[in-house]
Amino acid sequence: MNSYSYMALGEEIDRDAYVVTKYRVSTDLPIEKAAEAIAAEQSTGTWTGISTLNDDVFRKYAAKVTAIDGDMVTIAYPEEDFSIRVGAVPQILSVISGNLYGLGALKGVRLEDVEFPKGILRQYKGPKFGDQGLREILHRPEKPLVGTIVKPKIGLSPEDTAKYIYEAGSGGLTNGKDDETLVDQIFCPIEARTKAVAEALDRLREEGHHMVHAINISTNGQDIRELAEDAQSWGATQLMVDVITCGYGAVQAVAEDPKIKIPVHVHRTMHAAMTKDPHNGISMRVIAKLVRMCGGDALHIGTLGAGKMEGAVTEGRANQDACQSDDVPYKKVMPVCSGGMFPGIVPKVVQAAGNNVQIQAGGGVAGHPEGVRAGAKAMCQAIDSAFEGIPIEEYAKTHHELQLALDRWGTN
Ligand code: CAP
Ligand code: MG
Repeated sequence: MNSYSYMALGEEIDRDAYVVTKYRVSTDLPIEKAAEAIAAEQSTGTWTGISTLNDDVFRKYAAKVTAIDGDMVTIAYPEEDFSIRVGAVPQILSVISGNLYGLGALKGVRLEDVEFPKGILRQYKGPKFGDQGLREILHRPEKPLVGTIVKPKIGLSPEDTAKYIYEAGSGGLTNGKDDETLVDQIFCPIEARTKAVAEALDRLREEGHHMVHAINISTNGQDIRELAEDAQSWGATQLMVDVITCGYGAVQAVAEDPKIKIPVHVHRTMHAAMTKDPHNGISMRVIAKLVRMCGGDALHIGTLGAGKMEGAVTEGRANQDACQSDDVPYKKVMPVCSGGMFPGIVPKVVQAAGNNVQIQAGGGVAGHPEGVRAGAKAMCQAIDSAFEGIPIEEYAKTHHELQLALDRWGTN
């Protein structure tokens, strides 16, 4: 039985013929052995030599360990290892991010990055609208988009939800969204909610303000397209899909449905089970790249060091780059900064993320001492101060709602 080596350190890889991945590996073994174990398990090998592997199969389909830099291992998989039309992201993930987590030889492994060859990228459509499409719908060409998550997350009736959105829009917000735990509970059925919110948005439009609201359609695979189409027919202006709990296929099914003519907002609830541990799991950057391929128009990327959720500035920037880079043949995704946002930290987020971002606050709007409309105004004033480069405390002196928000939550 031949023994095969998956090591190809220093070999020049044709980027148009391989999927190139980077893994951070913790192991008690020599790192070369651990890297080889990944390349073997995820392509043509297993834990022992096998009589059924021959030179031809190995030459064509074996993964290659092309670089090792400290604990960072680069592995290239031949494009032919992937089955995109039938198989798609589930199959991609089972190759680049599958059994390797269970390998006893590894204490930890984190998929940090992936780059796809053109032949694979071409088989995905990417966002229908993207960041610019959203901006056109909202008539907001330059300033950061500014949104809210209806709070409390559960419990409001359709009418109260619509009232919240009307107030938020009257205060100037461009985006509203359902929270991830709300879909079609008895106290707020999705059809009634969608219709009530649509009426509120129509009213706002008649008054000259453009706003969209993402209706959460996260559900079973067999139902999601029908629910998306129904929600659109009830007047939804945007749809929300939880990508980790529903799967990438759900985002793709909705985004590529030719009947769907509204943008898809992608929430990432449960992502931290995979992204939080620096030594194990999958980076958010990889998730963002896959969401972009599958057609998400907006995606939560973290708050770049501010807010209630974990996530450093560098990590946030990498996620932003996955949404916005020019190296893939797709429209750009609107990066969404959400989680513990409030007016006082808006300048910090804008400074870190720039203006092409959607900043949204649930508690930071609904918790304003004078209510939702004032909370929305305070968020908009904070965005304006950052956009115009005026220190927020200065701006607050002539903007009452912002001043109240700073008094309540400060600037940190
Ligand atoms: C924000 C949010 C989002 C988080 C999730 C929430 O509300 O709607 O789910 O942003 O984190 O319920 O927490 P608040 P991420 O504004 O009240 O915090 O965006 O990092 O995935
Ligand atoms: Mg939420």
